[in-house]
Amino acid sequence: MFDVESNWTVRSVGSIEVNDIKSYYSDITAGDLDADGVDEIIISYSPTLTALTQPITVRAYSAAGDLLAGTTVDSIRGVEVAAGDLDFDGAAEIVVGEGAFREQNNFNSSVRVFEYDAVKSELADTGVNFNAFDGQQVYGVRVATGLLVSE
Ligand SMILES: [Ca+2]
Ligand SMILES: [Ca+2]
Repeated sequence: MFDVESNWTVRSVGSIEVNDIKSYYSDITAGDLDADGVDEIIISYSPTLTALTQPITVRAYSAAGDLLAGTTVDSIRGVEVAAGDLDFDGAAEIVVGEGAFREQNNFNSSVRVFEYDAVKSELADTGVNFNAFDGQQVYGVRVATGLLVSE
């Protein structure tokens, strides 16, 4: 929050509880998933600490903390999340990057993209799925979004 009189101030606007179980390797970001001008909160978390592939939860919450939609993606211990309007339709997509862990001899830098379907209340897989560093021995990939060219 920016106050002209006193410069920058930071205040809490509340908190949300995203899960009631132990969480490992969480990530969080924000983006306007439904193009209404207000960002939603996107989180990911891994429910268990394991060395094997498991379903990792990705959820979208309203700014007020209401759960809007969720999905799972297969990963070892967690995934990174970012949000940005990749196709210029006004609504942000969710970019999911493989977390910094791997199974033995299974290097992975997968990047997957999801979009929020407000009618179905789900995070839909867009079909975009690629390895950022195909063929290289890497431990996951961090993701970010940004407008690199003008519209
Ligand atoms: Ca929104
Ligand atoms: Ca979009």
